[in-house]
Amino acid sequence: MTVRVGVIGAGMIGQDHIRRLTEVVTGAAVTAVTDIDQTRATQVAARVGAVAPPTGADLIGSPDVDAVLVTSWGPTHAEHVLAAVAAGKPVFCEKPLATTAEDCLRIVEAERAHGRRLVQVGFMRRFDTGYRRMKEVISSGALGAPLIVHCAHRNPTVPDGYTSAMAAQDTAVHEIDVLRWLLDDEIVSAQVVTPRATRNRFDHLKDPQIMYFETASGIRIDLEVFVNCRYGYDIQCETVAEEGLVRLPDPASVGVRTAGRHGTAVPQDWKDRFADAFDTEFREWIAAVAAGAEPTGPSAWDGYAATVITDAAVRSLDTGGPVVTVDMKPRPALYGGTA
Ligand code: NAD
Ligand code: ISE
Repeated sequence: MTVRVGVIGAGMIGQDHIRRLTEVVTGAAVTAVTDIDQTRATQVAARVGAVAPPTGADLIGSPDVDAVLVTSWGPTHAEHVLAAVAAGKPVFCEKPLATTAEDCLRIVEAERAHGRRLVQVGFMRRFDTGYRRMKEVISSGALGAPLIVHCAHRNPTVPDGYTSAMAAQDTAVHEIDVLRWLLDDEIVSAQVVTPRATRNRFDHLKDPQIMYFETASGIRIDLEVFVNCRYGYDIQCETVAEEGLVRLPDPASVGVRTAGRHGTAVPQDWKDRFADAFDTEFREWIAAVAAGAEPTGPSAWDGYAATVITDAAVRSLDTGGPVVTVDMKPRPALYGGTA
């Protein structure tokens, strides 16, 4: 069976995912593309032989759309995800699930009322080979209990529109999701402190930031977010446990020796660093939809959790760096909890 996907939002990542669905993943076709920029939607749709309905609601209601991909701006995600759930259609939503905890909970409640999972959130690191190997090692128990996690999330540069709060909401949100999954533990508090700021930033931005998180079992996480580091897109993660440690590998790259030096390339952006993870993410999502199964990737609950944890981090940043307790509701049974 070919899964017919309708895409809402034909911007940068929307176009990259359309390429992925049409050129990389088997068993999928893009049959509809919509965007508030109708000209862009029409052009992108034409490239893959899709139609360009005027609105997200029209696309979701179309009998030629089996599943929905939401890649529009974050504040518009909730509306489209809720409409897809109301239509009973599987929906993959790029992060964030929604920009407020209240909207995330509305989606969780809608899915609970539907009775089975329809929503997957685009936290692609869970599909990265390196993180998956790390999880196997930690889950095997061979290293004993995890105690401390050291992380760094560095971008070469960010545009003027990137704000200090986005260090948590847009950037650290990836560690927040992947570490909850990696450690199989919940984050209960967040703290953000700011060291000396780099001169290579726009004046309004606090960069770098150091974030501290604590989990329910007492694991401490430190995360450096540095989005004007200049030299590349660099993701580091090391988990220290009772009997040893496990470290995320750098992406494979040839070693070059020349002019008395030996070096390997550093990726320059997230598209390059996580290209394979995005491909796997969509292969697994399409396979689940084609089989009529519930998605196995990050759930609406994971989207809610990420939002309340980033809210706590932003509150800490905005109030001078205190430890802020994460205010999370009990986890419903649909997502493996007891509520
Ligand atoms: P973008 O601005 O390039 O594209 C967004 C598109 O959505 C634009 O074409 C815009 O016109 C359209 N749009 C906005 N509101 C709409 C609506 N209501 N209906 C239809 N179309 C609408 O942005 P982007 O960089 O492609 O990011 C899109 C989403 O993907 C964001 O939520 C972002 O956080 C997420 N993202 C995820 C990753 C990742 O690593 N997983 C990386 C980058 C972006
Ligand atoms: C961007 O939206 C992403 O998701 C990238 O993975 C992250 O590194 C970057 O900081 C964000 O702006």
